[in-house]
Amino acid sequence: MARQIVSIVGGADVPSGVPYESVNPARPAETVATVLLGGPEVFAGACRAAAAARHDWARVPAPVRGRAIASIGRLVEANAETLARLVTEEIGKPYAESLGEVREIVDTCDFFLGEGRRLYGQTVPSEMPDKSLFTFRVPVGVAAIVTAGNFPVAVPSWYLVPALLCGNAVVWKPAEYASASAHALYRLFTAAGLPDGVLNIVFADGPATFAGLDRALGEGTVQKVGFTGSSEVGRSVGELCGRHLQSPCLELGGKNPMVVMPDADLDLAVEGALFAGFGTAGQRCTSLGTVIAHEDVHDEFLARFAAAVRAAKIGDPNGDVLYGPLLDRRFAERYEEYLGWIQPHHTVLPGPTGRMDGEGLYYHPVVVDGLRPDDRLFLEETFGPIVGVTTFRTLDEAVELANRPGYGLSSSIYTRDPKAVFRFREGVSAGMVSVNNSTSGAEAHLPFGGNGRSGNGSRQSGVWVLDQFTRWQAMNWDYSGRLQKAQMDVAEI
Ligand code: UN1
Repeated sequence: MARQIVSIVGGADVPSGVPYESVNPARPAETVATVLLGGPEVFAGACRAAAAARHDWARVPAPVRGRAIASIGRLVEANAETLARLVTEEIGKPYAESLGEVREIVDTCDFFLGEGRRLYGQTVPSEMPDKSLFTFRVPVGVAAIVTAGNFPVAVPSWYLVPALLCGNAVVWKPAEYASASAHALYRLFTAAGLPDGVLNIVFADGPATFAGLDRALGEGTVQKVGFTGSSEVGRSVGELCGRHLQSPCLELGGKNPMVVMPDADLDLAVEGALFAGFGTAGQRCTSLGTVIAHEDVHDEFLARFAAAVRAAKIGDPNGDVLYGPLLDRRFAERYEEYLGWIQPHHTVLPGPTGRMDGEGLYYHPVVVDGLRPDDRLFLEETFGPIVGVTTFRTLDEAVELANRPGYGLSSSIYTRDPKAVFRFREGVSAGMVSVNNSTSGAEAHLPFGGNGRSGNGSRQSGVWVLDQFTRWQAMNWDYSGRLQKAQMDVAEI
């Protein structure tokens, strides 16, 4: 019997909306959950409920909020296998990766529970005597968080955990095709004892979310928007927020390059390319887009990479596989569209392409060699199991190729030469650089985020995300007993 799921606002179910079926992509005839998608009013109503709850939550001392985060971490850890199994069932991610994703939530909670006892402000010297200056971090208010379904529990927790820790109330709108996983995570968060209205979950489609968000921003009930998803939708979210004088936290797509230098350990590079290109079926924002191989090692790299791709197991995500089915039909359609464009234009490595036999959304891996810098596949994120390969002669050329698509999320270089590492790091536009490791797999306490088409420069994770969910308040306290005027009454030596 499939689960029945509805939005939860102010602690109460909202039993209205249009039914949507979240299915198992390995067996699309199997419904994992039936969810009621609410309209703009449900979204705007949730933001009002959050606005009503935010002040009391902000008054809870930060160390006590940290304890709530600690409880969430323990609850998630205790339920890790059940949650990971549900993620695998609903989006087809291999079980080991789903478990890793749940681990990432626990890591995030571990990090932020301590932040409840820090959340430091500063004391700052004044230019006048008998006057002290201070800074405080204050919560932004209500955070509206809209997340993708490829990381249905870890990436949302990157927003929810620090937002709550910092004293904000939250409205979370997960991807429809990952509703059951999101709902299960929501239950674990609220089981830790969050007061009603502090965390609300709304199920809605894209247009209803936009309309609801527009209304909420107009009503002044939302002070921060966090969005993870495609660059195209991110642009619209940015435009909407800009109209309301808000700067959102945008975590968007990537066309992540891997540079293979002539001195690279080629087996290590192949392993990295396999994981980054085809892990999660290429559906991470950090997935490898294009291998940029030095022309002296290109043929050897490609031969080894092709052999590794052909030997990889693709299938039941409960087994030991490189990847399982695609997340959802929309990504299968996208893969088919790219495939239709690739075949007449490029050398595709020999081997089957397209959909595999059977009912699940399983698709063959594709490696496309000989990409040119103006090719569509070189410039666009495919978000599927398709990896491009091209060549370079000089490091400057490799950097220029790496930056050319205009994204700037993750990147990687395989080399033993420290000079090449630092020159690459200085030149590449990516927010994240891996050396002798894959473009995927960022740890939960380093700044995560991108530039250009990958985002607006905002960063998640670690202490850096605190700037998304708090604002600095400056205070000056004059105890001189007279009016001291800044810039005019500066003390002399
Ligand atoms: C994403 O695909 O939105 O670095 C995030 C990684 C993961 C997160 C990916 N830890 O690949």
